[in-house]
Amino acid sequence: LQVLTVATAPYPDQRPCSGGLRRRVGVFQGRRHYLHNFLQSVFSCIDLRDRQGCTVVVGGDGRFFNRTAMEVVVQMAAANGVGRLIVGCHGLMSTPAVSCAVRKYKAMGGIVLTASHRPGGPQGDFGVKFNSANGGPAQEGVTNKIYQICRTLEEFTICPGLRVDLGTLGRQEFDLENKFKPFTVEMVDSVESYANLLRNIFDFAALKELLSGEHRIRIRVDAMSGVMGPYVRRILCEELGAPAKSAVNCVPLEDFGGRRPDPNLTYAADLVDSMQDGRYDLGAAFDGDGDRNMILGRHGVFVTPSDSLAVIAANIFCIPYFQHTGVRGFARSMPTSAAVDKVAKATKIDLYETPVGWRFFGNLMDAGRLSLCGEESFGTGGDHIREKDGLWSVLAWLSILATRRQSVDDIVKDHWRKYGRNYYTRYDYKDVDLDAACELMEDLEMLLTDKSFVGQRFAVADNIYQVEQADNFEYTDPVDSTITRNQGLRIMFTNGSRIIYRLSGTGGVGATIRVYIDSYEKEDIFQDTQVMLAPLATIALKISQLHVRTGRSGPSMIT
Ligand code: VG1
Ligand code: CO
Repeated sequence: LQVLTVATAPYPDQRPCSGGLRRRVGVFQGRRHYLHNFLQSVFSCIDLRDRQGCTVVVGGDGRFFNRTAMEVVVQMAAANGVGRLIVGCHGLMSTPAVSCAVRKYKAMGGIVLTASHRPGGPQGDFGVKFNSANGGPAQEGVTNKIYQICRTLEEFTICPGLRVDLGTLGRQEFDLENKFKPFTVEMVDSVESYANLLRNIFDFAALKELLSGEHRIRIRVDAMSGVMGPYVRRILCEELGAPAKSAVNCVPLEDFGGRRPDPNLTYAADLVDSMQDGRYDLGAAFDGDGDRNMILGRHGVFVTPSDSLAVIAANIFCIPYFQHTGVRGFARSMPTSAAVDKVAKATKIDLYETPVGWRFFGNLMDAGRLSLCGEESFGTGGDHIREKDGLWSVLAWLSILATRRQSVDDIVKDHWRKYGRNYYTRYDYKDVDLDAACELMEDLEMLLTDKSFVGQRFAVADNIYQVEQADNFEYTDPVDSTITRNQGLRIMFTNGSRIIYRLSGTGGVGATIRVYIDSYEKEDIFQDTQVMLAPLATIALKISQLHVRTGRSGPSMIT
């Protein structure tokens, strides 16, 4: 097969964010070699010596353009000297399963064709995530290098005649011109290695008893027409015995059936509705690529992701894996509520507070300092892989239910009784004018880093909040001492409440401003979240003048 070098012109806008490169499908389709350029930069970023003959894992969430892009990945990997590609059959493999496979096959890295929880279809989004040899999102040094190459790229190499059969399991070999060894593609069952990993983490016999035994509980799991369908069917239904009808939307669709594969109360409203009548004891949903999860209790009671992390932490020994490894540390991203901090304190386990994005957790895990972590954005996971893991989180909850034999609701309430409750909400303002958003953040930073800001009091009705500390969050990696700056503006009050402002790093058009509000209550733990947080929300808007400056009258979304 012929290897071609094709001249191209660079795109200045291909800076990868924490979730890789995400754009409208039209951008990938309409701009000449847009995907090729990015992939070439990813391959070029791997040192030539490391790249020759190496193994790379490729997966995807099945969204529109997945197949086309998969063919390009294979043709370019071959031309760039990769020796072996491990590909999920039909081009499907979840982000956690890719992380698992990278580690299992000792691959140089992994590529996931996904835009995660973003909408799919011809009018939707497409994306490319790139993971390093540890199975986790590439560190900033790597993504910077990719971006640097993107901006000056003049050519890419490709093997246009290479035709891979995505539908047949097994090895396919291709002879390339001027190469001694054949290029191999191994089409693997997307679920198998991942299921095997889970079997060694959880007590499958106990989970099977819980889901299909005499005193079984009933669950409803929504795969949101993303990549998780096959995983849910094989692991939860076939292996653990949950009835087939408890799993819905399990066929991956290119447009996710017209819905957003985003597991929250807004986009998984169907799941919430179907749980209202109390028929199901636990509900769960995933995003397109299967790394995010939402957990619901009977009647659709919502477990916030921050609480989910704290509850798993407090019950961590319900999971056999942690009985064997012990618990090395807990971590959360900075905007995630401080609920897990209370568990860490009570159990005298180290707690790390990192910037948003999973790559910071990966570094701590590689150094043996972290076992369990999570983010408020519906992500929880352990150190079995280097990505957040949706199905792992559901099995973690099922393990807690199997051990404690209580309802989800009772487990969460007991948790609050013991540790107190962090009321938590996030406001998102989407598609804000980029300049307006940046100016707002700059002015806000000036305001809150001024000496006079600390000590200021803000009052709404009878509630008074006094500023204890305010800053622009900066993180020094405890393992390699890398400093990551500018990770969100924080206002911390004397009563432990926090307001955080941050610009999304994964956004599409314009900017997305996120406002995170976290407030701790020791006693008053059974109130409505929005009611409890209303005074702080008022203060957050007042300090930032967010509505005036963006011309909005309210958030685009509240989670
Ligand atoms: C968002 C979330 C963040 C998450 C990231 C990738 O980033 O807030 O917690 O790690 O998405 O998730 P941002 O910068 O838009 O706030 V995934 O499931 O898209 O890989
Ligand atoms: Co995702």
